[in-house]
Amino acid sequence: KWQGEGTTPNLESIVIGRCYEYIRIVNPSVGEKNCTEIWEAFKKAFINKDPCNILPSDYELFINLSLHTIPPNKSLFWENNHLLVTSYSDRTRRHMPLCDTLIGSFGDFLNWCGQANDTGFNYDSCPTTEECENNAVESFWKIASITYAKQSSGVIYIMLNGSAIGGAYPVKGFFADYEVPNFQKDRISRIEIWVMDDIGGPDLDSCGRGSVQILEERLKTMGYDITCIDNYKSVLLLKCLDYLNHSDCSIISSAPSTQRGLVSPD
Ligand code: NMN
Repeated sequence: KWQGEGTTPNLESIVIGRCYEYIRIVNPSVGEKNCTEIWEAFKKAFINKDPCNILPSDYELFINLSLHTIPPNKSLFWENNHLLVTSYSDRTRRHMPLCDTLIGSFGDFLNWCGQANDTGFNYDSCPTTEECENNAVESFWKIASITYAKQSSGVIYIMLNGSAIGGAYPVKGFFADYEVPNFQKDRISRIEIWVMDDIGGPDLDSCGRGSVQILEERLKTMGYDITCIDNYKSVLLLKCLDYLNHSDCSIISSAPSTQRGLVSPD
């Protein structure tokens, strides 16, 4: 019926498992949470309802039950860099992007929806955002993004993709529409933007240019102290793991290396 993928099979097991893994192993500092109760609140937002009439506010109880603090200087916002952010953040060890919070772990890489007059999930298909914006997944990420932005403090990091076709900073998107407007000025010391190009990819946007410039100006107008870094070294090193000999990764091959010495002693 709908154009989008249906509910992820075994959703309940995945989500309850992720929740306990999060509170017991990944981030025990969140304290005691009842993952079954949080799952019930999550489900209540969209089960037995028209799948095109789910609002962010329908997840309010779920948000209240799963909320925990985000440590200062740990927030990492992004566009077009989901997998890179997942590896770089290292499950909260380096950063705590939304997908590494308890709220985010309920939805990351998953899909879900229900249907009117039916207490089950629709495993066959779910509405896309083009079909209707007020769908269960879109509304979930809206309130999750708003909540995450409101809680973020200290230095705020933003990872953009300088090779993205629609621009590194899409003017429409969760980041532009639901995160930036919810930053808490008095709790933020400064903002650092990293513009990462794909290895071997085009350099379409960079600091002070194109859509990145639009973001820099927007944040400056809001009164923030901004730093922008093209191809920030620490993230570049991670991207270069799979491209050791690529010219974009000379950061690695130009370093004195015992390995190279072994291969061709000179
Ligand atoms: O989906 P886009 O518009 O690229 O959104 C990315 C931004 O919005 C990030 O800053 C993130 O905090 C938030 N977001 C995250 C997820 C996720 O972690 N899976 C999904 C949707 C929005």
